[in-house]
Amino acid sequence: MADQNLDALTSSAYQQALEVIASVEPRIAEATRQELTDQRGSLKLIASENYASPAVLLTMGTWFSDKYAEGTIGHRFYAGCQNVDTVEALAAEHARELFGAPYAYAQPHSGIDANLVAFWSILAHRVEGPWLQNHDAKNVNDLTDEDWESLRHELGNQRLLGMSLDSGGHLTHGFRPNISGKMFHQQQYGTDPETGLLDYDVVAEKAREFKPLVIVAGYSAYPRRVNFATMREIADEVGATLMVDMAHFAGLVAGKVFTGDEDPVPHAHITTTTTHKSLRGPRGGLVLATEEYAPSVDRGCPMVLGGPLSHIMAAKAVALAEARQESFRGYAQDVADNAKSLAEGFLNRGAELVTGGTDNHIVLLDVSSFGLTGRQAESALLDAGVVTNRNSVPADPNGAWYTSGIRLGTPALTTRGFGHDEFDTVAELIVHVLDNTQPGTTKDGKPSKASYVLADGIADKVKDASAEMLHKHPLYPGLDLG
Ligand code: DSN
Repeated sequence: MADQNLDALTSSAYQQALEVIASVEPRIAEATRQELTDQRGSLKLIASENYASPAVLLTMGTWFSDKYAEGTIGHRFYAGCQNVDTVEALAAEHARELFGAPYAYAQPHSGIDANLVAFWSILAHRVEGPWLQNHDAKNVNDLTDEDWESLRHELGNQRLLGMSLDSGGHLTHGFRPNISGKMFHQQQYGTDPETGLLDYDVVAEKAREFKPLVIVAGYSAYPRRVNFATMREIADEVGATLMVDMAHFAGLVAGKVFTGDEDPVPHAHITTTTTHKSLRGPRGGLVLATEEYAPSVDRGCPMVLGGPLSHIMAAKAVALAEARQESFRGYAQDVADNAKSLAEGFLNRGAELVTGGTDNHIVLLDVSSFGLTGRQAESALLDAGVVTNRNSVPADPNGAWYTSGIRLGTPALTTRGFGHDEFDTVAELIVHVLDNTQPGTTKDGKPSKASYVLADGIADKVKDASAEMLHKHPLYPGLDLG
């Protein structure tokens, strides 16, 4: 981005693209311009967001979008997929090299899709395959109706153990209302009520009692590292497949901040991720697997997924190539260091953090000590130009909608160049907003979990203080939309 020629080319590409779009639907061109203005002018602290490079963004806007390519590399249900094959093979190659994985599947459209492919692949490999073999059938179409019913019953009665949502797990890790909680008999492990930390002995005990087919490790809102070697030992002891969802921290794995026991890829049978969070690529998913699981994962489309988004797979290849550069390691380390600075900034000002700190990219602020729900805190912060998302804390009394927490992450602002001092100031500004926010009341004068009153003048004061930092670290500095 520092290259002036590239800056000029990028600016010109976007100026012209917006003109073309405006010639058909000017309101979309305008919203696109406005989105850049808004992102440039706010403190983006959503832990799952980032800013992809112009090369990644530009790759998404091409005619690869027009091509159907169901199937897999070299084995498609449509003709004319030779260039899609090139793109998908490159994305997979970069992913294998970057993460040291035997096999990579670049087709999932999102993290949930990647997890569904993983679940399907585990069921196909561990349940359907052996069942068919025992019944001397090549595939399910050879089965009698009666046998088919028996197999369906068996597939529908498998067990999954995952981290609970309010301890930091994801919806797809067996949360009952989610499809993962319905397609499996599920149980959940949580965190220690005192420390907020994972207790591997408790996970092991649950696994021994429950004997799951699948153990899911990984998280969306747990501000600590996980020992995946220990999780694999637990899985091996009970004969479970270990699936790790590294969507949040894939960038820290790619950047070698998480190595050894903290790197899930050598320990998990299947690792899933998104590509747009700390990994800083396009919005999409990815599955990594051992050779054993590769054949079933490779049938993800069309068994689980709709037609692959070839333009997004192309952008995944570009982003993964970027993540293989030495500079990405520095970025990943900065993300983790900045999270520590942000956490210290809060602790020094008396705020409460789930687990008392962080050692990844997430800080989970418990806002109950400010007398607020997460929903009130999120809204007041947004008024002051600080973009966050409310999040449950363990055993949250306010449930998953109102919540008692605010989840913050450092990947996006680290991409802009924020460092220790700026993150300390960010903590100061957030505490200032929350100190000056009161819970509101409903129309009937009852206490409300949603409405709030932010004291006069605070939003402008915080926006002014943020503007200085945002100006010093501009977003897409060379990109001029004219
Ligand atoms: N939506 C993602 C997140 O914000 O963590 C996970 O699905």
